[in-house]
Amino acid sequence: MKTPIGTYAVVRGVPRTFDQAITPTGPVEPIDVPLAREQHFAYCSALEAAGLRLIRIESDDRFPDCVFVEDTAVVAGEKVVVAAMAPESRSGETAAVERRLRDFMDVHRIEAPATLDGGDVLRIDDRIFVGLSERTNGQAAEQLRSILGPDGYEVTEVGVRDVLHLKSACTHVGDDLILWRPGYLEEEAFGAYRKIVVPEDEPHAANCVSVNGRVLIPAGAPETRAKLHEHGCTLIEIEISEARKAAGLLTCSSIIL
Ligand code: CIR
Repeated sequence: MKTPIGTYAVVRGVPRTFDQAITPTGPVEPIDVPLAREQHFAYCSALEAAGLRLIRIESDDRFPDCVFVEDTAVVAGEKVVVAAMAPESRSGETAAVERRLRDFMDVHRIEAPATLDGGDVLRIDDRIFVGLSERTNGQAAEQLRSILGPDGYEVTEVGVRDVLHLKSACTHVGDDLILWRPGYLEEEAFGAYRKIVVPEDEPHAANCVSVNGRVLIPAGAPETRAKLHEHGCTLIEIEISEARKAAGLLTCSSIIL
């Protein structure tokens, strides 16, 4: 299977304040910050094992959610589109990411009143799916279209319901194959793709990182793991219990360039 290709992964450390991260699905068990750091270390090692060089950004204790760097920017070709995150506590996270990437990428920005989280943006080759969620609005999709359309990217809006982000319910494995949680996204947008249906008791497994012939899959998803295995995927299993308490999944903690 032809999986997406990547050279670099932007990652950001787990701040000391991670136990104050936003919990959009309501109160959860307390987050164990040292354990979150161990899990993040294993995640970074798995990205390296998949052949990616890491671009590290220091964590910042002012931003409890800053490890979820995916939400801060969308990358396509030479361009980085800096996001406009709606939650007040997260809006300051983008500055450090922009500073780190501007030396080698062409910087664009999503401007208010548009709001966008990178977790709502799924790129499959030259198609960009933008989830219209509680975090991302139609104006943001429109702005992405005018920034990336001239480079040949086709931007498609997708209705999202009952999950945080588009990528909470769908990610790309390779070729025309996607992981899919039925019932949360407008299905017509994905009519051209073959779907591995993720069972409702493994919801976190709809969000995997597939790159350079490896698929990072979260622990605790035996059925999805078996299905990916049947499709010939080489899997790396990662425990992300602490990130999940803050609604973080595998893609959230990196931006792959
Ligand atoms: C938030 O609510 O913004 C964070 N606690 C979780 C963000 C997860 N990011 C992602 O799925 N891309």
